[in-house]
Amino acid sequence: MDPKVYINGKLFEKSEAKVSVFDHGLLYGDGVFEGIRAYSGRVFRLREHVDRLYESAKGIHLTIPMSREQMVDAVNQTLAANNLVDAYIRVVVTRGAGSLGLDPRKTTDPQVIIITDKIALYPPELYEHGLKIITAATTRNHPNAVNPRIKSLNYLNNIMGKIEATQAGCLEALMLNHKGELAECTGDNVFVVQGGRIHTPSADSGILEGITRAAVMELARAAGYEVIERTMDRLDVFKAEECFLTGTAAELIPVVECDGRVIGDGRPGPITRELSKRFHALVREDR
Ligand code: PXG
Repeated sequence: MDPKVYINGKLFEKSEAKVSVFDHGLLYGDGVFEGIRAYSGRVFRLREHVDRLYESAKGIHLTIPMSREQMVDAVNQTLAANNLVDAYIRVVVTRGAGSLGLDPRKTTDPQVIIITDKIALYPPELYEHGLKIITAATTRNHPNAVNPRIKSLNYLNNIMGKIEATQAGCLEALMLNHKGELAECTGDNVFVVQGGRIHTPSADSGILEGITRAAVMELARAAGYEVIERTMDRLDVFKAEECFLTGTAAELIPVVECDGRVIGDGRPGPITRELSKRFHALVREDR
């Protein structure tokens, strides 16, 4: 069966799901999005994702033409229409079609798009053996430019970082902020274990405040670990006992090498493995 795509309150066959070439989402990356997951028919932290979507929209002066409750319903409806239980959900809100000029006042009708798909998981051996990553030369967006806390459709900054990663034979890359401090990866947040404590760059390091990041911090604290949000740099990763990344797509994935430095003993560490187990339990029982 052809997948159905939600656009502005209606479901379309994939081949009929279209937006205008004059949409400012296409012309300028003018819009916002979310990447969400459903486990066994339940969407993980949907309300948090919807809240972040509306906050991102506010950040770029975009009014989403439906309420948060309607958005929650629309996501669940689209999932049900596609008979998906384990799924990846992409919510996109564009500025809408307008004239060939930057001015958003010349646009009409923001497009609310919901695409659901099967999850494309990283190969299981990567979760077992861990990732090798590099640091990208591309700097994470300055917070006074497009703030990294906004999940905008303009992801070129991260795409440049991703290209650097793949050219180096890696799947992810660390990105530093404009001060040279550790920010995050191109599509994941970063954590290290040091002295048995868990450290992650603070929100003011210029990061997307990941929903997986928040969930992992919560469950780590509940398991008795101290979790510290602070300013960090590359050396914190090189000398860490353990390192892992979090994100909706990646979930929780170990990192065993960064810029040629072996992290810990080069294998996923015990705290990473414990948190990964706890995360998988959480997504099965959580809202
Ligand atoms: N940092 C960045 C820059 C992200 O884009 C995360 C961290 C993790 O946030 P969550 O809320 O997912 O824990 C992200 C989000 C994809 C894809 O399709 C994934 C993201 C972004 C864009 C696309 O794999 N990750």
